[in-house]
Amino acid sequence: MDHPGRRSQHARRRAPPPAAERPRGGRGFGGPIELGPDDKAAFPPVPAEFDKTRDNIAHGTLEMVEYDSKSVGNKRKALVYTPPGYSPGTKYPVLYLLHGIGGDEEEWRRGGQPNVILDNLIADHRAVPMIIVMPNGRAQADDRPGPNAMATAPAFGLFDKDLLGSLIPFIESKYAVKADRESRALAGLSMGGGQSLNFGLGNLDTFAWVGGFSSAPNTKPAAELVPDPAKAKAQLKLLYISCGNKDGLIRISQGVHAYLKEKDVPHIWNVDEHAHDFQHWKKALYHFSQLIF
Ligand code: FER
Repeated sequence: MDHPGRRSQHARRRAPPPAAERPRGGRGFGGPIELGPDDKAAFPPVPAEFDKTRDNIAHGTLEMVEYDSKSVGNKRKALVYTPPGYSPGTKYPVLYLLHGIGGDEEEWRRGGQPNVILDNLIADHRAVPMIIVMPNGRAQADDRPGPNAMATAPAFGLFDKDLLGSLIPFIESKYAVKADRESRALAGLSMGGGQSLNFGLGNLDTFAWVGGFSSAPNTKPAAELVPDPAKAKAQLKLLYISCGNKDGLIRISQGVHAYLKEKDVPHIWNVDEHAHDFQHWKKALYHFSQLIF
């Protein structure tokens, strides 16, 4: 089950209403949207076929793995994309890609098909061959979203221990991985965007590339995210922040952008025409994955 609010909206009506009639805040999260002069697209429109499966190119592989989590105390699942032609003789960089409040380790595959986006980009030499790890960011023994996914929000705040202490070591022992900070990226959507900013910017010795897509209110206040702007500036290879201009959570990302701008921390701030949905997240992944490694 992903974002329950969205699903019920879809179930209620067959065709989306005209934009003007859509509830402000897109999927019902968040509050009023106020756009400023910086809140605009950082990229030209994506090619129409960016997320379409192409039969005439090589495809990567998706596999579900299980690892022992020391912090949660059980076996946990993660979905792993290995790029076309993956060979243990080569070493690959790794993107850890996190889901939202109603999601799980399958959310990105179900809604975003990152394997299709990356297969296409790699075939066109627009992204380097990389491994993508899609874990479950709800770090508790029962990690299903359940009937009230919002109630599981606190477990998202505990995921850094599992990620750093168990998942990354597992991935680096099982796959042919470049294990240095410049070969690790952390990005995610909504709750996963907040986690990526919190844990990525909080662990710049581990991650040099950080992306928050439509980051949720679990995002720490900007001054806590980046307490030492000079250090962040020196260590970050990329900080990417994006949101749709119909997303009621945009104020979170706007706040992070404003602080980074004030403190002169280089970053990409990309606002497109979407709401809180996979149209935005797929395009965010498309842009982010071309810039990393
Ligand atoms: C909230 C609104 C939205 C919140 C989380 C979300 C923790 C997450 C949304 C998503 O992951 O899609 O107030 O509080």
